[in-house]
Amino acid sequence: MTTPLLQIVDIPHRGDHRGQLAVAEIGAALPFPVRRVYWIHGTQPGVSRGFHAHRKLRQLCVCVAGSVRMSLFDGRREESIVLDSSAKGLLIGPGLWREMHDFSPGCVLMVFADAEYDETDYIRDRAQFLRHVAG
Ligand code: T46
Repeated sequence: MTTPLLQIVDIPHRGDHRGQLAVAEIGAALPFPVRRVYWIHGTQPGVSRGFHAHRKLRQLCVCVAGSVRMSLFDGRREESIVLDSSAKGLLIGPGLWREMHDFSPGCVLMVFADAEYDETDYIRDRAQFLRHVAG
């Protein structure tokens, strides 16, 4: 069976008359121990980000405000999804080319990663990525 490109996890929310509280707990929403958290904000209309893959890194992306279209490509299949809810997270494993498009005003994309920042884990050249997944 083919692994789905877009792996979505549910993030539990506890809501009451005061508002909502979202929980991303390891073992439940998060399938890996978190070593790093970063968030992308202050994005500009019409300006995309990403355009790279990771050799090993696993991440969970949660759009906690606004919306963004995430596109994933494994070298053969390309699929995209609009993230517009803090109740859904997109899991991105290694060997996937990712692009982020159509950031809405006020978008905040929070990312949980299973390793520290390491530039040598990035493949930022698309031709190199295609060679990587082919071989
Ligand atoms: C990813 C997508 C979803 C750091 O110094 N530390 C960090 O932890 C990160 C993530 C980045 N940086 C530096 C590297 C660059 O000089 O911040 C600058 C911007 O990073 P980048 O151009 O890689 O940002 P995006 O938005 O294209 O990609 C980011 C993540 O880097 C990447 O892992 O999967 O978000």
